[in-house]
Amino acid sequence: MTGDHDNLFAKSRALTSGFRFDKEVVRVFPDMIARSVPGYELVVPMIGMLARRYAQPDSNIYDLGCSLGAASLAMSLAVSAEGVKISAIDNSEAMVKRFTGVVQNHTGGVPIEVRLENMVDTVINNASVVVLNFTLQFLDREQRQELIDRVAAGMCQGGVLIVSEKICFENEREQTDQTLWHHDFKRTQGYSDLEIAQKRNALEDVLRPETEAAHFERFYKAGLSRPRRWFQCFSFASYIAFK
Ligand code: GEK
Repeated sequence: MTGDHDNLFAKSRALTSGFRFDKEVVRVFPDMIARSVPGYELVVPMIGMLARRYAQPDSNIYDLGCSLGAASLAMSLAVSAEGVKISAIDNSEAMVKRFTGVVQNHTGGVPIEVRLENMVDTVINNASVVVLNFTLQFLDREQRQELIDRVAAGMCQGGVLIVSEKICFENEREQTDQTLWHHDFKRTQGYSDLEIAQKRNALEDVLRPETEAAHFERFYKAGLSRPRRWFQCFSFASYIAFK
């Protein structure tokens, strides 16, 4: 999907707190996420590939926090099992509006239903694949276990949960190194030091990363097994866990 160049944080902003997925962000979103999340452009098609392997006939796929639907579209085109339906959920009106328009012109592949909904309210049932691609990190920490518990309860046997996140590190030195490397990546993508600093401030209270150990503990608590890290680039990782 195309969009404008992201220069939202290029000008000095008096107020850089309270990042919101509004119209302005939607306008630049594909550019913003590809230039901010190292590996995003690899993770998306790999989610399609994993969904192809684990989607079961006559089951549901959920893409929670779908934004403009990159993961949903990848899965829609990759999955070959019969009778599958994708529910793409986001609580940003601007995202849902834009993605609904895209889906109307999307022919072939697994059908996608786009819904404006808070994912904490999404009813999960008969799910063979559930994807949270860089979304759980935006939920209040207290709500995360409850959501993953409900997701796990709504998954069918052999179903998979795919969770991509910005993670943090227990080791202080590693945290410092990983942050430096991420900022170096953003510089290679053409972001200035001012943009990096202002985006960081804006996201501080909104995006709250956790350690890999915290994610694994949550998966086990929800009754999922064999959590695996299948991707990592600097502080961005993606995990899969099985029911
Ligand atoms: C992708 N998965 O391109 N309920 C529903 N949606 C939410 C909630 C919530 N409680 N909280 C945040 N969101 C996408 C990328 S972006 C990641 C996901 C990023 C939504 C929010 O509106 C936004 O669209 C998305 O989660 C996060 O594969 O911007 O770093």
